[in-house]
Parts: sequence; C-alpha cells; structure tokens
Amino acid sequence: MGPVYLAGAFSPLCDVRLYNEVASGPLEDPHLLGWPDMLVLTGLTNSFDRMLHLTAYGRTSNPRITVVAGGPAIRALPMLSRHFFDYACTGDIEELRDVIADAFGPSFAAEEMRPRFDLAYWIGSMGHVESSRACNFRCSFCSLTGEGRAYRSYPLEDLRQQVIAMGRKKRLFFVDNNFYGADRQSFIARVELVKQLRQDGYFTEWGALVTNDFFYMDQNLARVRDAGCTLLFSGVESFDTAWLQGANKLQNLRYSPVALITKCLEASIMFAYGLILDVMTRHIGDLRQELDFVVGTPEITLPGFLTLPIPLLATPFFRECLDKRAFLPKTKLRDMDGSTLVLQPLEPVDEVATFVRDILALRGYRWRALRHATRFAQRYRSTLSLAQLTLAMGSAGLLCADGLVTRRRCAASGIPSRTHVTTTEVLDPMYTPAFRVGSHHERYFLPTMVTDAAGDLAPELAEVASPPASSRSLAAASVDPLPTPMQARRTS
Ligand code: B12
Ligand code: SF4
Repeated sequence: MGPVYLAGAFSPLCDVRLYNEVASGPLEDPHLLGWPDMLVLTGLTNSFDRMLHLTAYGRTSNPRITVVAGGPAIRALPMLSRHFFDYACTGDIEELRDVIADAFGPSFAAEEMRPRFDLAYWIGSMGHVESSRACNFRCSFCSLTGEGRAYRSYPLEDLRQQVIAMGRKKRLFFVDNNFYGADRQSFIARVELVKQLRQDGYFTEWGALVTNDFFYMDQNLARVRDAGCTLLFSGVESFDTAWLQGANKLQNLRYSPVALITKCLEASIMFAYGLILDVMTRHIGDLRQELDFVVGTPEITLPGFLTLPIPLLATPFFRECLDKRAFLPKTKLRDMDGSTLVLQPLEPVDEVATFVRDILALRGYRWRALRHATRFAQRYRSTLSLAQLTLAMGSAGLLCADGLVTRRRCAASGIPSRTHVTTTEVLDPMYTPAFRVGSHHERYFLPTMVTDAAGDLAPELAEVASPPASSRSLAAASVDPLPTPMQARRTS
C-alpha cells in the first residue's frame, strides 16, 4: 500500500505513475524507468537490493532523475542508504512532501495527502486502508519493535476520507498491524465509523489484523461482527507456550490458541494466522508434531503461511542472534524472506533444509490438509459463509502451491533449484542487469551481505549493531493520534 499513500504526496500539478513489482513482476522497461524526474521506492526489508537495481536502472535511463527511498530497510540502514539514494527517508509517508518541496519547490507537494487508489491498477474488489500506525506491543522479532515508533491511530475524519478515496469495493481490509490498539475508546469509535461507512455502501464486508488481547473480551468479537467484519488475522506464531515466552509474545499466553480460534470462527468470523517454524531452537520432530496437531484439529483453520524466523535488521532478535553468533556465514539480506535458512539450526543444516523445502510445499501433509479442509467445512458450514469457507480451503491450496510453483518456475527458466540455505543459495536473475548500466553501478547489483565468510556482521552493516536512538526513546507504548492533514502541514 506504500505506493498508493506516497503518490498522494505530489500536488495535482504532477503526473504520477505507480508500479507494483509484487503484482506486475520486475520493472525493466528503460523507457518507463527514464520517464520520471523522481523515482520513489518502497518495499520490505529484503527488497533493499531490489531498490538498488531500480536506482541503477533509473539513473542509467535518465541521468537527471532524483531517487528517493523509504520503508523498513532504509530505517534500519540509514547510513548505508545515503550512499545510494538522493534522499534516504526514515520518516513516515508525509516526509515525501518535504522531499518534493526540497527537490522541485513547494508547489509540487500536495497541500493535503490523500491515498491515490485511482492509480493502484493492481487492486481488484478488495480495498486496503489503515486506521493506525505501528504497534503497542514489542515482540522481539518484529521490525516495528526495532523501529520503536509509538502506536498512533488516525483521526476519524482522516479514516473516513481514506475510505472515500478508495471508492466502492466489495471488501475492505485494514492493513494496520493492530487494528485493536491500546485505546479502547478509539477502537470503539473506529468500529462505529466502519459500520456507518458499510451502511453507506462503501463495502459489504471487512477484515483486519488484531493482536491476541482483542479476544480477551467477548464484546469485541460481537462488536466487529455487528459492524460487518468477516475476517480477522492474528499472529498465532506458535502453539508452543515456551517459544512464545522467549519471543516476548506474552499477549498470546492468556488463552489457548485453539479456544481462541474456535471462539472467533463460531462468531462467524474467519480466523487467519501464520506459524513460525523456529528451527533454531526447536527440533524438526517437535515442529512436525506441532504441524501434525494443526492438520489433525479441524476446529481451527490451517495457517495462511509458514515461515522460518526472520532476524529482521535492528530488532532485539537480530541483536540476540548476533550476540550468539547464530548467523550462517555469508548471509544475504535478500534471503531474509522466511523461506531461506539464515540462522544456525539446532539440527544439521542439510536435514533442516530438506525439512524446509518439504514443509513450504506442505509435502507429507497434503492429504491430511485436504482431509482437514473437508472436516473444517463440515463443522463450520452453518456458521461461515461460502466465501469464508473458500478462503479457509484456499489456505491449504496456497501452502501446497507456493513451493511447487517456485520449483516449476525455476526449472522452466533454467535457474538452479533452491538450496534454502543462504550460504549456498544461488542469486536470482534480478542480480544480472536487464540492460546495460554504467560500470560505476556495479555495487548496485551485488547482494548486500549481512555476515561475512566467518558469520560475523559484514562491515557494511555495522550501523545495525547497536539499537537506534529512536527505539530507546520511544520504547514505551503510548497512544498518540496521528496529526490531521492540517496539523501535518503546519509542522512541515
Ligand atoms: C500488506 C502487507 C503484506 C503484503 C504485501 C507485501 C509487500 N511486499 O508489499 C503480503 C501479504 C504479500 C505480505 C507478505 C509478507 N510480509 Co507483510 N505486511 C503487510 C502489512 C499488513 C501492510 C504494509 C503496508 O502496505 N502498509 C502501509 C504503508 C503505507 O506503510 P508502511 O509500508 O508500513 O510504511 C511506513 C514507513 O515504513 C514509511 N515508508 C515506507 N516507504 C516509504 C517511502 C518513503 C519515500 C517515505 C518517505 C516513507 C516510507 O511510511 C509508512 C508510515 O507512514 C504490514 C503490516 C503493517 N501494517 O505495516 C506487514 C509487514 C510489512 N509484513 C511483514 C512481513 C514479515 C512479511 C513477510 C516476510 C511474512 C512472511 N514471513 O512470509 C512476507 C514478505 C513477502 C514479500 N517478500 O513481500 C512485516 C515486516 C517486514 C519487513 N520489515 O521486512 C510487517 C511490518 C508485519 C509485522 N508487523 O511483522 N505483507
Ligand atoms: S503484535 Fe504483531 S505487529 Fe505488534 S510487535 Fe508483535 S509481531 Fe509486531
């Protein structure tokens, strides 16, 4: 959603185009890359290298281009980023207006920022908006904990304007990290507004991401269901309580996850979640037992994704891994994607890599997943709608398809099969320039290394060794509403 919001920083004087590589594949058209005066990049932490490729392409295609980058990777690596981008932004989306004003003059920056859903060609019948930023919890592995920003909810009027800018959609999904938050009054007011907007016909159903504490009070489920909510995503991460304790995910310890998921489903709200397979602290046998339990329990949904632990830069978990010298040698930033081993596992690397390859395609579990889906559908056919049941069944299908599709694509394009181990993983074709770029751009196509051949922090990443000042000063969770567009104008 970053591009949609960032596009709103430009005044109507500017011609803005969006390109989403997640939806449209690699951007390699030199004409398109040479078209803008300003190239604005955003992405998750492991897309840092991709931002470098696009910078090299942009500068080759248009030597006068100004390249601006922001997002989690830039926040974690502000000093390194300054070497590559004209503007390396560590602030929120609003910072782009200051950048535009600085580069072109104030009249090119928008007076008021409104998301440009009209440019988001990849969005179908599901609209996305956010009602809050950051999170009021501090799980050790989460990039938001590393960033240390305070949880803030949008003023109601701003939220209303976002939905109006989105236009009428079949479904609305809130991309907040935590739609619930720490301020119950704000939560209640936002749900009331959502209910009103639904009655006004902007969408027919909606979903959101919430933390476990949302389920502590039964009224919360009743309230959101009454407002038209049909899907909730919550980070279960693991059914192992000791693991949750170690990850500081204490909010997940109060209730059994099975009871909580069942309660949600029985309230006619589909429950989605992901599981972290921590091969660093747990045995393969132990993880298999957990998966056996999940596919053998038709009362709960299957996970929407399975992931290895990701020591995202600048998180407490990242530093813990550094201190324990737990990183594998030659760890690449691009491999911090949840499907590649970057940490020393408890059992031999080869065995764990085979486990990862199998599990990401649900090999050994497919029939049981299918049986689970059938029993799940039978159990919930009177409480969940057909769309919700299809979504639940789709989880199993997606899990199976992911590994299979990747393998087939690799085979079809002659890419060697994946090893799932960062030290030996072959770089994908993105690291070979799609067209000729100047030799001074050579570094832009080299992978950013997290560790060296000995498994120690790569010198380039020295800045992530100690906690950033922001995470120290903002460590306490607080509720501090986002500025209204008017206030934002005054402060900039
Ligand atoms: C939508 C989403 C997805 C989508 C799309 C991902 C994508 N590649 O675009 C899907 C479902 C595919 C997905 C998958 C994953 N996701 Co996800 N996802 C989100 C989600 C819900 C919303 C992100 C969003 O668009 N926010 C709205 C935009 C406007 O804000 P933002 O991106 O946070 O940016 C803020 C700042 O960084 C800054 N900013 C960003 N860019 C720029 C640029 C400029 C110029 C400026 C000035 C500022 C700026 O401004 C914003 C605040 O105002 C977030 C949770 C959240 N609410 O943030 C998680 C989140 C981003 N995902 C996360 C993770 C871990 C994953 C997975 C790795 C999960 C997994 N283990 O498989 C995968 C990775 C897949 C991949 N390779 O892309 C993590 C962090 C990732 C990270 N730091 O790298 C997050 C934060 C969730 C969490 N709390 O753990 N995800
Ligand atoms: S509850 Fe979710 S978003 Fe909040 S810190 Fe934990 S993992 Fe991050």
